[in-house]
Amino acid sequence: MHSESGARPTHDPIQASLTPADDRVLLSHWLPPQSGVVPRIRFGQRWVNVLWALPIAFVLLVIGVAVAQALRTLPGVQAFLVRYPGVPASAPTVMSGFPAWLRLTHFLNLFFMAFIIRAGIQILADHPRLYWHRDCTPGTDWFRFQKPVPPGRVWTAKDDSVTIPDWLGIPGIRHSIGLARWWHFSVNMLWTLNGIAIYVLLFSTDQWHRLVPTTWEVIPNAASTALQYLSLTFPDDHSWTRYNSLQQLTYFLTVFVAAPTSIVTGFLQSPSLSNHLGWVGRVLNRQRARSIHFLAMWWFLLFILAHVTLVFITGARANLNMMWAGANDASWSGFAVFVPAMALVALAWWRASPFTIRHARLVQKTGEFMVGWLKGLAEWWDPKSQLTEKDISPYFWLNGTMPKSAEFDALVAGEFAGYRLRVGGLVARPQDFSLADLRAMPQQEQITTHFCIQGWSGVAKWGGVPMRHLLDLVQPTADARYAVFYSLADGGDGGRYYDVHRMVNMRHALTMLAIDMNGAPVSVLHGAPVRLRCENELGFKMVKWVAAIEFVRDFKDLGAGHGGYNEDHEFYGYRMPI
Ligand SMILES: Nc1nc2c(c(=O)[nH]1)N[C@H]1C(S)=C(S)[C@@H](COP(=O)(O)O)O[C@H]1N2
Ligand SMILES: [Mo]
Repeated sequence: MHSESGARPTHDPIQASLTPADDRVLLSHWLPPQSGVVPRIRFGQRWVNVLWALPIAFVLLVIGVAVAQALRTLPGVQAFLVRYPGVPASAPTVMSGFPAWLRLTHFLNLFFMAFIIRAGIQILADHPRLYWHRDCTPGTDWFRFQKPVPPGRVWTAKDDSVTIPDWLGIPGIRHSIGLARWWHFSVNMLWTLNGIAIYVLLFSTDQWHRLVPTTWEVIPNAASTALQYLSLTFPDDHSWTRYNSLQQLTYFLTVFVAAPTSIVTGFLQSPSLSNHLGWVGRVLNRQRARSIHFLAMWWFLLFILAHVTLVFITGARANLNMMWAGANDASWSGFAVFVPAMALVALAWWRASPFTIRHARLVQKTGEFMVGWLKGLAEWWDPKSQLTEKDISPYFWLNGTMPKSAEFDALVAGEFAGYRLRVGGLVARPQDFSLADLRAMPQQEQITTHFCIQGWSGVAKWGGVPMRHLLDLVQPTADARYAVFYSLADGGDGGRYYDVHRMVNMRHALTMLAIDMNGAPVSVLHGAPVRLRCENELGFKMVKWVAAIEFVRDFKDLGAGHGGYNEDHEFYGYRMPI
């Protein structure tokens, strides 16, 4: 059985195998670049290149213009246009023009969105596939910009990640999701605050009349406006006091539907929220949420394209004067603000990627400061969502760096008979456990979804020892604030893989040392003989091939001091329930 050794040094010997890490991205230490393919969409069995959308859209536009012009010669259509000129007769007018707060929040909105979208595309490039089902089984993706998964070989999610250009993504290097997420989440925080300010100000002034339809007449009027634009005889413009119905509807959908949808589907990709929300997390599973999140981005992109095009072809000077200078005149005042504002966007756009690569640690720390508290809050939720046998994924992606050591090979050769899990540090009763010891303990089974930071998910049934039982055995002292999990395997950039959890995670009902996966012993690739399951966190925090657990007061002196291997080397956060 187990041996108790009061004489063990305070620190686990593996601590000596942890390595420091650079504070900037050194490309020589990074995954080598790998290009993807032009995005494709699957229709049934066929994968269609999205570039087809360009000629198709062009042809449809030309046909649309021709048809719209033909329609306008029909008396019935002409009568319709007279009856519904583009603005309902009852539509209220806005008396306050374009006040400074509106102009400022409009600018901030576009500034923030640029970086949110860029960082979002970078995040997507870490698992360049989208699915509707939570499984992520190869071949079931509906969108990808990566080749099909190569069959018959070990192909990890990291192998699957692709490089996108640094002017597009932030920071534009392969597998930089840790840094891209700090951008995405931090700027999202600012964008959301800006959005709240917009909502409040819209409704505390008369400006909401611009955006919120108050009569069903907007529908025929929007159709009328669409017909007028499409026939290239543009409707009268009264933007100073009110928008036409097509504008109103699209702005309404953008501000009051697309934006909240993006926020909600963003949060639903989080393990702690999804696992906590029961049926909501099951129906709007992570892949569905991710796909909708992506389509919402397309709504924004197409909106921006149409919006900017119309601003410039329906009287650029007058339009810019309104939104950039608050002036309803024929001056150049709008240009005088618009041009420097765009220069600012361009400058920030140009510097974002190089800055992030050079000051990666600063980006990580800033991100922690901006959104760390929110992620910390989500960590307190004890995940409870459980799925059923029929939900188990036929395919469960692999990830991580496999153990390559004589020590591990010997353990495998001996079918882990020689394995000992060391549990020590700030505990009253440090102990070693063999696999047989662990199997003799009370066991727990759970069917849960795994959320990899890169974007894929998978469902499996896990069996093993609840962490709470282990806590009872070793009795962490009052000083123990964190549990460190050391792996038998190194990380991708050398040095031992490890990760740190707060004690609250250790007490969650579904946190366990898994020995079985889907009714059989966990395979070597998935983390044999023992891996951690902590269902409110992202996958990278669930250390595979666990060698030792050490309870500590602080993690600053471990590795590079950021709370885990990926935290040190890839600038992730150490609290990652979102
Ligand atoms: N020791 C070790 N554990 C690890 C990793 C690793 O690289 N080394 N990768 C992590 C990541 S990023 C994920 S998503 C999961 C993947 O587990 P799976 O291969 O069973 O899917 O393991 C985690 N545990
Ligand atoms: Mo992961």
